[in-house]
Amino acid sequence: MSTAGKVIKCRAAVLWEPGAPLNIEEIDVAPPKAKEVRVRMVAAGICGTDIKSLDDKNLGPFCPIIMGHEGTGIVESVGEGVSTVKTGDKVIILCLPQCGECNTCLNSKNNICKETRLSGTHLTSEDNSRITCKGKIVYQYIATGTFSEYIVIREISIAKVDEDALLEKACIIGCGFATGFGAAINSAKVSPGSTCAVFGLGGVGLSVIIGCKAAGATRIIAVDINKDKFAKAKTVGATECIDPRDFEKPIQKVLFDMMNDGVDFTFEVTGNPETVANALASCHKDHGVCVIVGSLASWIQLNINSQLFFSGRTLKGSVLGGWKTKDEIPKLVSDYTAKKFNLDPLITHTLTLDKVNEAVQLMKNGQCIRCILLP
Ligand code: PAD
Ligand code: ZN
Repeated sequence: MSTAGKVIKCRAAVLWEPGAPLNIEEIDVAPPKAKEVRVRMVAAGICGTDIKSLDDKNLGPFCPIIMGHEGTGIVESVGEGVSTVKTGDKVIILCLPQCGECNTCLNSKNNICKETRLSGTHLTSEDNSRITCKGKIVYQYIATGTFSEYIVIREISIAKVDEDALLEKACIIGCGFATGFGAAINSAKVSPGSTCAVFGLGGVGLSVIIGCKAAGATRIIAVDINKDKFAKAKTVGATECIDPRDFEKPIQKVLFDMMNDGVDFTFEVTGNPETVANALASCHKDHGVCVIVGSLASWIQLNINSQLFFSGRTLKGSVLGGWKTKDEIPKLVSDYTAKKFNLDPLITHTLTLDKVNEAVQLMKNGQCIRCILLP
């Protein structure tokens, strides 16, 4: 029997206040309105950004909230005026939308669509949410909220993928993989024969390594304070792995000396301000490019010595790997199906949605790269 036009009762992982565990709750998901789509979720990935936000007091005003922003699913029904997807289509969730109409979307060099909710309201529409729990409005993290059996989402925040897409694994392409891979390919534009250093070996940092390797880098140094991450870094393409705590001199001096005036491309993928300064100081003094991928809290000021720029270094940011999401993320999914790259090593755990707190703990303890949640 079709559920279109009806309220769907289902389960989701809801955060009632920052710092609390997630609760599996029964929620009511109303039908989609104009330009919205209701999706039956098939899989969701947990990203380092979710983990940080769980304890972030700034999320308080948006609780209760369904967490998660990586996901794949199947369209259950569509609202009025939806033209890019239809019931039954396989889709990937885009935590960075592409409206196709704003100045950013119309400029081929930009990707941060003006409709983004990355630092916004956690609502799928300007004024409301289609989801309620115990009579309360439920927000959706970054206007997505993938830790749920069903969600309503804006049409600009989903993209149709191929019929043969492997939804259970491809969900991590929606944020972690696309972010890291694109940071190397699009933002840094890593060149063949170059040297790279990646600080932080979570799902995003390992995806940077996959991108550096695909771009033809010959030396890729993986840096982390958790040595348990080294084996996986080697599997995906790192040529050397180092722990800054094993050296007496600062890591930037170690890398600078190792690489003869610095590394061609460095990537900060931990989200620490000190690591940004270290990654910048490690890159080649004349032509080095340092890309900040890790997300830093809005109040953080970077403490960078001016002399680092009395040369030709470049420091730049990168959001969602620079991809125009609705146009380009489905192509990444097709490339994954066609085995043009392998993201399977990043998926270390698969759990059911009701085990979400176990998954959070695995991430917090540094025991997991990406955990997939299945409803
Ligand atoms: P993760 O927590 O799985 O990985 C972070 C890694 O950094 C871990 O392996 C840590 O051990 C390591 N680490 C922590 N501190 C240090 C240090 N001082 N030196 C070296 N290594 C360290 O997270 P993730 O891979 O899912 O995400 C990484 C960051 O990227 C995080 O800040 C997240 O918020 C950000 C992100 N940014 C975007 C974007 O569009 N820019 C998208 C998605 C995630
Ligand atoms: Zn993410």
